[in-house]
Amino acid sequence: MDHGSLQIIRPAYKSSAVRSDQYPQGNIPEIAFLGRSNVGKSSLINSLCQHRGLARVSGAPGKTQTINYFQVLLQEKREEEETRRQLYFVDLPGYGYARTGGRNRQLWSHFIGEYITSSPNLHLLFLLVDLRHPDLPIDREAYTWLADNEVPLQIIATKADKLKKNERVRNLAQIQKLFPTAFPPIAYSSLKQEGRNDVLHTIYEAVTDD
Ligand SMILES: Nc1nc2c(ncn2[C@@H]2O[C@H](COP(=O)(O)OP(=O)(O)O)[C@@H](O)[C@H]2O)c(=O)[nH]1
Ligand SMILES: [Mg+2]
Repeated sequence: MDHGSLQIIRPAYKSSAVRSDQYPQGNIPEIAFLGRSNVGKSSLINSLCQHRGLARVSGAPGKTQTINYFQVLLQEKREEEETRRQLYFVDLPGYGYARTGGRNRQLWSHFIGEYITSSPNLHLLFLLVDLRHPDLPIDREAYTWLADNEVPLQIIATKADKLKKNERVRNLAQIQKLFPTAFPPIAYSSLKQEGRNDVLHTIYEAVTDD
């Protein structure tokens, strides 16, 4: 599809939730970000917004324990025309960190699953997978759960700058095979801003499906 140049402008923290009665009111479209702790979620959100300190970036995983909403405007410019759409970026807690073992073992806190299956405004969920580690069991478990629940999904393969060309091509193909979705995975580097346009266009398509 043809659209003008896309930007995310005026990003700002909106609110946090752990229960459905804390979700924002109204019908603003939501784009959610999910992945293992440390996979690069906060960095991706900051990179899309070109705002370093928006979502906290941490070397110490497992910090974010709430669903965090960021309000942003998706700006589309073509020739004389400029359109702005309000969206929420939804940063979900990372999974795969300090899981309890044995009987209490679970993929993620129940409120994450509740958000994914019941948020009326969720248009697209980005599942982030580290491009260096295409076949981690916990990511495959998350994918299976999401696919079973028919969640609209796009895979983002993170930290692409850390791989050599041949490794990168091979791992991306492996991710595409292990995590089949409507559109192929997008390789992303928050460090180099690589993949940013593809992700912005994916967001645009997800929120303009009228
Ligand atoms: N080289 C490189 N490092 C990254 C990239 N994205 C994230 N990181 C690093 O990975 C670590 C975890 O990132 P963060 O965004 O906090 O992950 P989160 O736990 O998923 O939110 C930090 O040290 C980041 O600087 C990337 O694209 N390239
Ligand atoms: Mg984070």
